[in-house]
Amino acid sequence: MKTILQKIKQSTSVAVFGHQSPDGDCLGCLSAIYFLCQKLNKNVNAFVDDNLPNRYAFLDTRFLNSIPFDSKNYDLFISVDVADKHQLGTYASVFNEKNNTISIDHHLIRNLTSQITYVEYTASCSEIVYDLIKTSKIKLTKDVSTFLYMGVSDDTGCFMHDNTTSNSHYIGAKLMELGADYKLVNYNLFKLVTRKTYELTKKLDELIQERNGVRYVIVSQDFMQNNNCDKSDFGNYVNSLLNLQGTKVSFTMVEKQHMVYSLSFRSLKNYNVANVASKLNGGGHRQSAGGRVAGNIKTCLKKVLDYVDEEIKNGDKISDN
Ligand SMILES: [Mn+2]
Repeated sequence: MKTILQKIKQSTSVAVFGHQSPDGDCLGCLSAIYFLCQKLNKNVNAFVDDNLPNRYAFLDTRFLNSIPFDSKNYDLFISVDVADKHQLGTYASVFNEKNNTISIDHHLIRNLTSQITYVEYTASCSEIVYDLIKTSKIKLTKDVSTFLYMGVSDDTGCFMHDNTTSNSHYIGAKLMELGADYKLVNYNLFKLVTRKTYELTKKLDELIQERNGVRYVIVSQDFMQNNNCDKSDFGNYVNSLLNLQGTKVSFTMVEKQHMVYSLSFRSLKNYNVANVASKLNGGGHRQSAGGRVAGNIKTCLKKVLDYVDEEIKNGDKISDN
């Protein structure tokens, strides 16, 4: 961490990158590194090659994508919460071409090279960034504490996923002491549902398919056009599908483009969906992962179900012991 802080201090202009489909953890880290660099009198900009999901619109994210990226303007490049170079979108090339790169991350399976890599298998990357800022001895503001709290809370499913540790709670508590608005965060992320989502949920319930411990929903482009919605309107659905008694693994298969499906997986403790996702052009965590498949729906679905079934078998062996 001291090396990272030194690198930042030696730089004049820093670009910070998060992953596509940005989540609370990614935004928490971006906001905190942005703050840290500002405090160290660096010119800093934050980038994600994607739009921000509505779910996070309750916070002020104007620091993100505020100007077009030009690599010539920076002498240090930092990625946070990014496991795979593809998640950087158009910014991936920076990490191939530039020398002054740092990645800070908490994913088990990684595919991103940088000059300095700091990986710790914490529940959220925000926990690492909290420690980094603590090491710098710079005092966090209320606003940045709220962002980092959101990071911890989002990646631990409001401190309920199996990845939650005492460290997640400890840092959550420290951030509360610094003024993090935990009510605002947890209400917006885990309680509030829009009318649209509420109505969509009922329609998606009709589409549930199930077989021995697996529950899933396939969402076609037609469905999204007919209901005037996109994935951000039902991104949480895969979680409620897992909560349904009897589900060991849940997933949604959303037709992003014609015959291209994005996959979101959730699982109970003994079932490792990171394994499944890594075979389907993706990755993530044991209990929460994502991937992508392209082609004919029948073939795609069979491929996905085969990998999921294999993981169900492995997981069942653990629970039998
Ligand atoms: Mn994360």
